[in-house]
Amino acid sequence: MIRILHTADWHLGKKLEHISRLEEQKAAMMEIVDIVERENPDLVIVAGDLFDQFNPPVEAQDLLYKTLKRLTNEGRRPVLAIAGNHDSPDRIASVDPLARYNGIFFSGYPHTKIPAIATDWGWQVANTDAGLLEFRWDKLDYPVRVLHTAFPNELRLKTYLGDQDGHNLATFLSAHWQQLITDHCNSPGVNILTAHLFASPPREKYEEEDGERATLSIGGAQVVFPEYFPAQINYAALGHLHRPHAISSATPHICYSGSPLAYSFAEAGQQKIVNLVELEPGKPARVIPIPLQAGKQLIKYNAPSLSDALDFLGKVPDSIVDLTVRVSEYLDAADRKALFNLNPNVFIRPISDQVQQQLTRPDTRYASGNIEDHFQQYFLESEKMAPSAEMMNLFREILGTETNP
Ligand SMILES: [Mn+2]
Repeated sequence: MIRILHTADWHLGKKLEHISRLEEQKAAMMEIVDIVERENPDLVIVAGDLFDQFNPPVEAQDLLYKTLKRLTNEGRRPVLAIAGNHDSPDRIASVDPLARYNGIFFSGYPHTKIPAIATDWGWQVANTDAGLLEFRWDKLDYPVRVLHTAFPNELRLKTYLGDQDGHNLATFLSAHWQQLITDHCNSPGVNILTAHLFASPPREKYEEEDGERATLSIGGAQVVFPEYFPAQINYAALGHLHRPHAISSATPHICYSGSPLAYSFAEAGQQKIVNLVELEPGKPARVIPIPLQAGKQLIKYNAPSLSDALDFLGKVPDSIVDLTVRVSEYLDAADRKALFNLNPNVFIRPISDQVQQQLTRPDTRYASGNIEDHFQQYFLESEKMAPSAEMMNLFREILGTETNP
């Protein structure tokens, strides 16, 4: 049996608006290293979006390389990391020659060919192709092949896609994977696929859930339905979507591990995980999610009043809070300071009672022909506040109707 650890979407260097997440990222990386040291998998796969930006900050680079090095246990355990849509493929691949001798493999492009390598640690890369690595462990009498597909940017793939439009990306990938299977996966072995892309539930379910079919892609990646994954794949380690899940109940072996931290309020309340996967030739994968604890909770909260907001924030000083607070008058600097003192990581979104009422009666908007009314309505909608007398005077002045000297 071979055991792998699957994680993805680290987004090192990512902030939440102005809030740095670096300390949380360090804690999450530490937690993943601890899990790997405890569970001792044979191989670790990081399925893309290692960094959050093409030019990541120095601290994020430092954190990535330190983490990957620790995961290899001084070269004893291979670690494969592929580029996601947030990564610069060339930056990711640039350190491969150095990293490879330490057991770390980087793939920047879907057609990256990583050279073969032998080690003193009971494992080797025995065979390689564009988008494929074949590992051998002394302790196993079968090979472990990893099809690796870094983010398939359609523009970059134009050469391979020919004149076809982007809708054929999934068809192209399917053919590419099938070719690798045909060329390299004839003997009994374990076949793993890792890719950074948008895979969805089955076509029928996808179309039913998203009736408009307005977005066939997320982050520029064309949707890949379950039917496009080769049947010979024992486990698919995907990256791109931040919620951990198998893409369909019929394919429990095609999984997103999700991100180690909640990176947006849409992810509030998600239990983050890494997947430990046990694999044997010809047997279904055994997927064991291991929950992660590191990082702050993200909470969205609607406070009916300022005092309720103060009450609530006092109870969650260590969370990041998206706070909508209903107020009867303008939230002044002292109020804001009181909120920030309770929790510095709060986004404050005041909304006035009065505005709420007026905004819920859209049929009366712009009913009068008076331009001042229009401005007041516009201000209410855009600022969620009534304009002050001063503001109205300024508006009249601009209009040239100000009567005061
Ligand atoms: Mn992504």
